[in-house]
Amino acid sequence: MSRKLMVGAAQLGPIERTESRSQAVARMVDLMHQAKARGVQLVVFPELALTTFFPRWYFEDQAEVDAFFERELPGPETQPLFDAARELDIGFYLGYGELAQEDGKTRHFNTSILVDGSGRIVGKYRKVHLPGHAEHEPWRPFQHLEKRYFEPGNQGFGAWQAFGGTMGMALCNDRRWPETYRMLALQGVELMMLGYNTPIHYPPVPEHDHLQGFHNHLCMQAGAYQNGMWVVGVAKAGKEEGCDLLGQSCIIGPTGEIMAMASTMEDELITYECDLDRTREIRENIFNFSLHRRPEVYDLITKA
Ligand code: ING
Repeated sequence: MSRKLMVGAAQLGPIERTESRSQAVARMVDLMHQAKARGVQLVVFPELALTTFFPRWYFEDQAEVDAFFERELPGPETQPLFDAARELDIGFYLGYGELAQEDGKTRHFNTSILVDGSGRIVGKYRKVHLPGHAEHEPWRPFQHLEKRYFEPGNQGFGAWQAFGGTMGMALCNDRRWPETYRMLALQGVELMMLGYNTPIHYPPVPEHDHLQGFHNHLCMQAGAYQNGMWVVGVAKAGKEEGCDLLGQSCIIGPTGEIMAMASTMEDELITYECDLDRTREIRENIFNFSLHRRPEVYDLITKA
């Protein structure tokens, strides 16, 4: 028995600061139409896919920061994405800045949603691992102020029944942490999707710049194999506001093999027919958690 899911990784090229949400949405709707022509059922877009990657700048004025966030989703400018989902019967993952009112406070999260083929939001995830720094560090050629502009996700790692299987979501830096994959796999996730904005230049350790592509795939291939999971990683790529962002979006199988990879630094759709039952080759053998895993000796892993 094989449950096939045709997945599309919809990489985006740069989104300039002057580009409106409507322009970014139009690019994504075009990718959804390309996906329809290729029989895709689920499209994965990047992290913070509606705007430029604004944590690269230091803002004094919170109103300027808040302008990069969504107060409602769908909203007037994002509604066309949900309309396209319903019209084409294609679900999608979208990364965006979430401005929420919770416990009487205004909260800011780096968030992703999972939307099904009827245009309904079936899941939401708030980024757990926030990289970068919280204060202005002028020594850097560009900032990475995710710790300033976002709060750590307060909803943990979730799993959702959709598209004929168990789906999981992550965001960017989460993919570098093995715990992310294991937390999802322990919930039975068969396909994990994530978007990323990854500058090639890493100011604290520039001697690693040439390794960004290697590290990107190393993390996701290892996570996929060690948890018997499909992993779909989708970049916002290219030179965005003068900052070179990594591309190499890819669809990785439960064996850790890269099944499809983007070859440009622009808007590009790559697709692969993911057999969700191929997770069993790994999960029922080499990484059969119930047979081989030893949580009783792993306690250090969850200690602060
Ligand atoms: N970006 C980067 C990422 O984890 C980064 C931050 C860049 C970490 C380069 C290490 C090296 O891919 C986000 N948005 O998390």
